[in-house]
Amino acid sequence: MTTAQTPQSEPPVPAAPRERTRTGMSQEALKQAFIDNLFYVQGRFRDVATPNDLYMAAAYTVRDRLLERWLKCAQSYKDSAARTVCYLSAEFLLGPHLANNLLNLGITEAAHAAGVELELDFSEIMATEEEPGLGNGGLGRLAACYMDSLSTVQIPAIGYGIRYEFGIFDQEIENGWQVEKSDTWLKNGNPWEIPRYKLRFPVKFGGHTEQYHDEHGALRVRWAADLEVNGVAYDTPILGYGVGNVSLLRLWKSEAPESFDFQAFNVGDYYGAVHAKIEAETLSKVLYPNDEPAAGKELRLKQQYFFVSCSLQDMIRLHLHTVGSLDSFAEKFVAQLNDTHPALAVAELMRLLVDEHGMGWDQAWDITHRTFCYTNHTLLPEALETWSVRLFEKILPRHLELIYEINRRFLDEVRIRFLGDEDRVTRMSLISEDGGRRVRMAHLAVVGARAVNGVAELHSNLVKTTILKDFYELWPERFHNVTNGVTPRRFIAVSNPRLAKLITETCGDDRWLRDLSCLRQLEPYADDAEFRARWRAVKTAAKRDLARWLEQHAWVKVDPQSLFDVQAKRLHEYKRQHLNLLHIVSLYQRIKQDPNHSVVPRTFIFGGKAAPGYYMAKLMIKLINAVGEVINHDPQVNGTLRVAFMPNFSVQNGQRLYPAADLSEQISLAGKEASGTGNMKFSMNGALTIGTLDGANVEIREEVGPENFFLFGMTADEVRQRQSAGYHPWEIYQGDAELKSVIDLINSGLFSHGDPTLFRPLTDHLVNQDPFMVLADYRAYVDCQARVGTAWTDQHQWDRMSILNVARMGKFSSDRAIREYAEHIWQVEAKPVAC
Ligand code: 26Q
Repeated sequence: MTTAQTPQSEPPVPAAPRERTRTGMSQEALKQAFIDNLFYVQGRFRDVATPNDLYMAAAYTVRDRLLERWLKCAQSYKDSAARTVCYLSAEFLLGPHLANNLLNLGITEAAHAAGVELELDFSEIMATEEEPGLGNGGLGRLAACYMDSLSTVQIPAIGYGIRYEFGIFDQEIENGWQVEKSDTWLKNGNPWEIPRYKLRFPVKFGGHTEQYHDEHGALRVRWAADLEVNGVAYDTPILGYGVGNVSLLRLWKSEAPESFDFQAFNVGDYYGAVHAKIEAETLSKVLYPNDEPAAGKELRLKQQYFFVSCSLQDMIRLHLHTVGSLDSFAEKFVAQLNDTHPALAVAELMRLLVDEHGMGWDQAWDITHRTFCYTNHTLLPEALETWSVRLFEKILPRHLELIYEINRRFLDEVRIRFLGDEDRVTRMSLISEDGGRRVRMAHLAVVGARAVNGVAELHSNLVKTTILKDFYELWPERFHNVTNGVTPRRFIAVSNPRLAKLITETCGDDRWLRDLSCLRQLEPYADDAEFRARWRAVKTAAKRDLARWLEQHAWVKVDPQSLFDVQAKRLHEYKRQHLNLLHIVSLYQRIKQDPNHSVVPRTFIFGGKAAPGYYMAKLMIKLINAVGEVINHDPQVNGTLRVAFMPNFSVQNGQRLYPAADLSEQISLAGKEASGTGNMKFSMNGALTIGTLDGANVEIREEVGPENFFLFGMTADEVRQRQSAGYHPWEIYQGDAELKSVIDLINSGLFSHGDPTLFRPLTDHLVNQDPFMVLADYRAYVDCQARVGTAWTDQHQWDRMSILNVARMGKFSSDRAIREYAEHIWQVEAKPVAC
């Protein structure tokens, strides 16, 4: 055996106290801990360790340091009986942990140096990590940013969700089409979670309800269910940046109860017994990959109830354990509903308080109503969650009864307030009567919550004037806005270390990472030529990194000197990736028609997943790749236009894109994108935005200044007017020669090997229906892109605008958002824990 690198031949470690070796923060301690973990946890000698062994050893080394802080923090929160935020979310799109935890612990450099001493390639180790993709997109990533900020701004918090065994699918591109591969993030183990096998709660489904009289003669209801599963807790610590505060992310895995099979087993029904077990474990098996409700999926309703019930039972357990009585439950906890996915919590808390803990209705309702707050993330009518009464009755019969009772009392209140207005009563009911009776989850959430908020100014105003107008008229004081934010730790410091270094050097220290408004200090440097050159060098280096990655993973060679024009987000008609495409084809056509036509060299980069059942979104991916194939191989445009599709847009891949973008595409139809958060990530990394007045774009433009933002398109008001006046896309198609020839070119089969039918569903839909008014905004968009091209030719001016964009992004830190929630909505205070 060669012993050169085995632990036996290491120089003897000075006898230090055990804790120092296990949790010390010096380079030496980290190195020793890594060696110990590789040996004692992974059971490997260095010379036979696989990359995954090395990653695991590094992860356990970091985890030990997290756990030490977590236990101290938990004790401190317990001693102070701190009011706690519970963030209920069906999705947490965390992204890789290792680099982020190193940063938040403040040991990035020490760990790298230890790695060098051990002759390890640290970036290779980091690349081994499988990211937990337990979310679809914006909403799930927002929950993850908020966990990071809750810890960083030192607010006691628990995130509750589902430990999906399969997260969002991996996307591959085959022949230009999206192909979904299952995500197996747990296959090599997950070093960041701690299973709490003893912490489990029963969750019931189906059956019927019975009335009975308790020992005091009171009439009570019992739920005789016909299926029971257990939820087992898996905990992941989330450490704040530069503090000792650690939040808990508690995700539930479903298991069959231990006694599940005896009955069936004893009567010889082996198959039935195993089947019941499999069914129980199916609950937390897979994340639904669509980002709007797919009609009537029973399993999805069960998932929602499953995690909500476990979470509330856990909160009740914690409260009884520390306080002993449920009377003060709402003083101890505030529960934030991340959209309506956990809205069943309103009915479930009522059930637990009334049926299980014998509380009277009025007190239970008072507690419930003071516990919950609800965030709305969408205005699209088709994305508002409803469940058929029939399905509800089958799965959650007791909850349906409770919802009827909540509704009865609520509608009485409406009738008293708006005498004789039965239309209003019908509109506001928790049960819709049109097209089969359905439970409206948003109405349940608003009625059951003491605060309701939208996620950007424009969105919150539209919530009040459109989908929840009647509720706003009844309870105006309930409605708030909290504009979304993103964490600068992950989205600047981790993903763009060169930029972070330049900012820290320029500002003098890293305070900006805790107080993003410090970025304002960069403003004067926008006029400093030397600084601008360094700024550009940082951007170009990131573009080179991305170019290398794209060459390896998307098989496209791109020029880092060209303008990187990026649209990365879920594929959706309302987000209008096809508007971007129409512009690309327009440029292509101009060059073909006039070889002397001058356009600035551009690389168009797309990224994003389509819901597997969303035909039009998948066709858009195919069209992007088809246009790319033609343009990228046309010698006449070589060196000028390139189109690349980044496969498998994820948190990790996003972190490759944001630093490298020059232009960020935020081109949704005004009034449709609730907020957007990618818009913030790009701008924070120095991309300029081309965008509509939609979602948080409005506020980004306000902050960075209209002269540093490429605005185009109709306003939400104009959209509404145009729609009600009657919208006729066909006339626009006929009236704009360039647009017409672009669409005709797509229909000619040029991008589909001569097949004129392939993209017809898309082009016909645009010309005939165009529900997201792509054609109405086409001319304004193409003209605006021409202004972008002109601006790009003035490098100094462009860099100046890029610097000002970053300098003015302070508002969009998720720390600011969390502080607003804490003050205006949750009424919770920071509980600092030193590190
Ligand atoms: C619901 C029921 C059944 C199956 C799936 C769903 C479902 C799943 C995910 C519905 C919606 C989603 C995700 C929505 C989402 O990501 N919305 C985005 O939230 C961001 C954070 O607030 C905003 O920035 C975006 O504008 C908004 O689109």
